[in-house]
Amino acid sequence: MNLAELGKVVCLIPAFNEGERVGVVVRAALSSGLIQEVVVVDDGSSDDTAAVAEAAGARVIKLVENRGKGGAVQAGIEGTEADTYIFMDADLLGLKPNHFPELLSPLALDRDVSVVTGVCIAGRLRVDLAQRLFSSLNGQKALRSDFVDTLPDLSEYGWGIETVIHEWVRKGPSKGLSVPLYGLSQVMKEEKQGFTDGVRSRVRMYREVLEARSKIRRMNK
Ligand SMILES: Nc1nc2c(ncn2[C@@H]2O[C@H](COP(=O)(O)OP(=O)(O)OP(=O)(O)O)[C@@H](O)[C@H]2O)c(=O)[nH]1
Ligand SMILES: [Mg+2]
Repeated sequence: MNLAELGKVVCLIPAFNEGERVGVVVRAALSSGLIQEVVVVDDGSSDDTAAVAEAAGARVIKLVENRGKGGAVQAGIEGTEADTYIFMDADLLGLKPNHFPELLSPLALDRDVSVVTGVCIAGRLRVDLAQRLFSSLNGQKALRSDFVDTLPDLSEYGWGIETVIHEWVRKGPSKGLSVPLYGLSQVMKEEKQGFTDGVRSRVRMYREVLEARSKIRRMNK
């Protein structure tokens, strides 16, 4: 297996008010030695997300207005040249340099695999359970850019982008698979935003996920 065959690997991190969390994610990506560029898309944050990401070594694409996760990822794709992408959320806990080769290896081993999804396994019961039950929703992925180029405009889908990717793979001809990422977890919405706002965001997220699923299923690819 030769990870160099994956060409230029860019780690894309959408971030909204993640100043307290994004720095460690950027540093873990850079210290893996496998990422040529880390790009943080600051999705109209009101905190110091951009400054923290830059100080940690990322290139920052700064959106003046909040566009939601899909809009941030789409802006990142359009603002980057890559052969292979790693998508990472900005609120991960326990991200280690070894998680990067674990995500990338299946792409290097099998030309037919276009998307690899990392499933967090870290002993936080609620996160682990959600990750296993809804593994297609996981934000940490490795993707070939020729597959990414075929995707519809992600800015319409908000938190539904992982569902778009999952449904796109189901429609073929690309192959997707999952790998476990031990020790990885994340901060839940309710912890970041407080209970009421967190629950409101969660309800919106599930609505966007269901909308994305039915929209892609109705679409002729
Ligand atoms: N909440 C929120 N996150 C955004 C937005 N734009 C980009 N993001 C980023 O998208 C990533 C995923 O958002 P989260 O709210 O953590 O969603 P999640 O991890 O799928 O959901 P939970 O596990 O339920 O908390 C994070 O890195 C966010 O910073 C936005 O408009 N709102
Ligand atoms: Mg999260």
